[in-house]
Amino acid sequence: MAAAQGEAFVGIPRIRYEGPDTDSMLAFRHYDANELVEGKPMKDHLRFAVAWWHSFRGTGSDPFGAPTMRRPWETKGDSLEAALDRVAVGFEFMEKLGVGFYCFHDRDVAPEGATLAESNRHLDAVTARLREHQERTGIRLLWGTANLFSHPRYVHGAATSCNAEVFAYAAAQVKKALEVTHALGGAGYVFWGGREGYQCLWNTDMKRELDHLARFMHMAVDHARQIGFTGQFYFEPKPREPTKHQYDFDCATCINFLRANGLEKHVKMNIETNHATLAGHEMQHELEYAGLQGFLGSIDANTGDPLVGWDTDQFPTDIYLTTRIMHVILKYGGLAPGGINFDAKVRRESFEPVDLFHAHIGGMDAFARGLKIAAAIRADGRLDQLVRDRYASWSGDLGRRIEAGSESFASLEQAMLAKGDAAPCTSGRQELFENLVNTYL
Ligand code: XLS
Ligand code: NI
Ligand code: NI
Repeated sequence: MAAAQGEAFVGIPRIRYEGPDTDSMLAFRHYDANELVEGKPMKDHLRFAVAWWHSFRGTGSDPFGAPTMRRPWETKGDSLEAALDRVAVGFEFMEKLGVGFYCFHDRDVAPEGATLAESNRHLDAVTARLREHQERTGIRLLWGTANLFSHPRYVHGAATSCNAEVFAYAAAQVKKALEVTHALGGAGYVFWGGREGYQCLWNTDMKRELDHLARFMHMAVDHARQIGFTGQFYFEPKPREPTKHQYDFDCATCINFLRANGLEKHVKMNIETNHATLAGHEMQHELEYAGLQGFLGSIDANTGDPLVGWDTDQFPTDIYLTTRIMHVILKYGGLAPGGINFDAKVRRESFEPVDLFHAHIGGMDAFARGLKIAAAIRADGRLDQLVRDRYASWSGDLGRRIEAGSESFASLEQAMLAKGDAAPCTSGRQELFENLVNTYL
């Protein structure tokens, strides 16, 4: 068992559901873990996870300024000892918050060593510590991943690097990250592009890079099979940042890539709100697109700032946004074995430890409300009925024959020549739809 350590979040109680009328800002107003929604406890709908990188490694530095975060327990730099101590801090936070899951990159939890072998030893030591705390608390790993973008060796990317040895190193790193994820009983493994993309097309062999990315993912899938890891693989889209064009641009691009390379049986989407908007989509669009294709896996819950325009990774507090997200998720039968990972960071100006609690409480309550509102919309049924009405002609004779594939251009031409013109369209009633949704908020 880990050596006894002092409390990190001194004076912060276990966060409990106190209902909408509580005066406390360190309580849930809407997230009640065991409350049933559509017959299932909220905690099983939402499967909240804390992102190790933002919450326990975020420093608050930005391109213009130094770190701002006050973290009294961070006294040992980026050492293995610090990494081991930090595990207790992370689990204290998650226990007090009452979340069931966390997510990490290999290099968030354990420091990179001087050699690959040393990095692997660090990771093994921290994995043992993580496992102790998982067993003690019942908190589980939603997904693991490898950081293939911070170290200078990955300057040109990892799987899509122009340097074959960098590809090999990245393969070794992912092999180990998969083994660690498996050892911790992780429910999934994420590929996010990192620097898999380009800054300039003149110096880039795009075909070769995309082929290498596919080869890399196949090797990961093969290795998972060899070690008996049966968790779900995810691909996380992002259109730009850090490269000007990321190969995992959006859901449509990723799904095409997976299908074109025979990976569609192994990989689903991990969809992040701020990445969706960077790609010029609403999050609802990305979820719907992945869902209808059978690729809806997990989500990275955050939000961007329309006036900033980059991946600001803010905590989600907009109930209209969470309602739209949960409406699609319920429609496609839920996320499990995926979940809702707060890939979000407190603002640079929110530098006290308690701000981590305010941030997560707000995100969890926003999703709880979104879930309840989405369930109310579905239970009421008026919205669904209005959509069905809009497509009513497709349930008539002609519509059914077209959908069944028993009409042709020639037969349709005959039908319309005989009629002279199509039946008049009905109103789309967008404003009515929008007003109706607002009645549930
Ligand atoms: C960065 C990504 C990253 C992934 C995991 O923009 O969101 O945090 O979720 O590598
Ligand atoms: Ni993410
Ligand atoms: Ni992001």
